Amino acid sequence: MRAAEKTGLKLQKLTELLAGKNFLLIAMQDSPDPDSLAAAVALRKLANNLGNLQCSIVCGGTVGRGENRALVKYLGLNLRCYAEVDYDKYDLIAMVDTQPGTGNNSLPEGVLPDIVIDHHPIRRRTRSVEFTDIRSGYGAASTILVEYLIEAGITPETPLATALLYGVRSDTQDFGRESSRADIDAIEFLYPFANNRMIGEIQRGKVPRVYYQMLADALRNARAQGPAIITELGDVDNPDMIAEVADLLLREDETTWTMCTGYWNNKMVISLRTSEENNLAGKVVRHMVARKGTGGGHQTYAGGQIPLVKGTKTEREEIERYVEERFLEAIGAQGKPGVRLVRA
Ligand SMILES: [Mn+2]
Repeated sequence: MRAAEKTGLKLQKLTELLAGKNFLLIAMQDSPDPDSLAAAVALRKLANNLGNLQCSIVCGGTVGRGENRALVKYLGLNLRCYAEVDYDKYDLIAMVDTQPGTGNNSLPEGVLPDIVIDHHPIRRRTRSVEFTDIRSGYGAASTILVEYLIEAGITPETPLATALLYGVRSDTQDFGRESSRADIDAIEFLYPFANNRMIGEIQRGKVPRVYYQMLADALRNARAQGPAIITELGDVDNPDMIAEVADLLLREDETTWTMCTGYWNNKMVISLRTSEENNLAGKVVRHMVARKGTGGGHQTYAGGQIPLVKGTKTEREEIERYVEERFLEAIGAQGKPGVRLVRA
């Protein structure tokens, strides 16, 4: 089936599902990135236009990365926190850019969403969801929502178009990683409606002073081993920093894999990156957290989390060893000598 045809059918089904409903909860990852934020706002736009629903957009409560905070501010979003949601209040629950049971969102286990729109590989629990649109070949969830907007004849206002454009560009790293023709089409559609000056401002979003301390710690802790750089941030109040450091280290010219870990919300959070296409970062991270946590992702970028039981230093050290060993084993770098990336 052609993409446009599929989108048409999906939109029709979505419209039927929204009909006569009043309250929609739109759930994202705990720490939403630009793609999640843009997709959520686009779904809210659809729900307002196709039906007449009031929407709440929910995340884990922290938006840390400078660009993400800049985007939230620009969109004027009043994000809600999973912990404060009364699920009975909503007629429908939607998830965007994540799925039930992935571990990167705090949707309670007993709550099954009605709608899941995502570009990560499909999860078992998602198969029981009434409305799903999972396109793992797409570079961004926002691209799926852009197709819906076009199909529904809705012109996105400037902030939404800008957010969607930014979402597709950042998830695909300007087409430097997994993307498809559909992502390029979405960008082409969005350009005339977006504010390009704003894109630059979001990209250079302000960061708190503590950002530089975390960056310094991350670099000081970094070790190069074989094709990989590994580092840890310790306790963070901003899990986005873990992903940001993993991205940054991947630019080193002898490195094809990076792993960064940190502790947030009583769990170890892991970000994994690789520069080689066809590498299964998602698979590697699942191997790393096996029996201890959850994880998943794409070919070139993935994340995982392991809940702490006691939270003691010993437990942390054990988990760190476990994760690192399994990571090095998965990429064939065990036993290779490790060197510091920078002078301590
Ligand atoms: Mn995404």
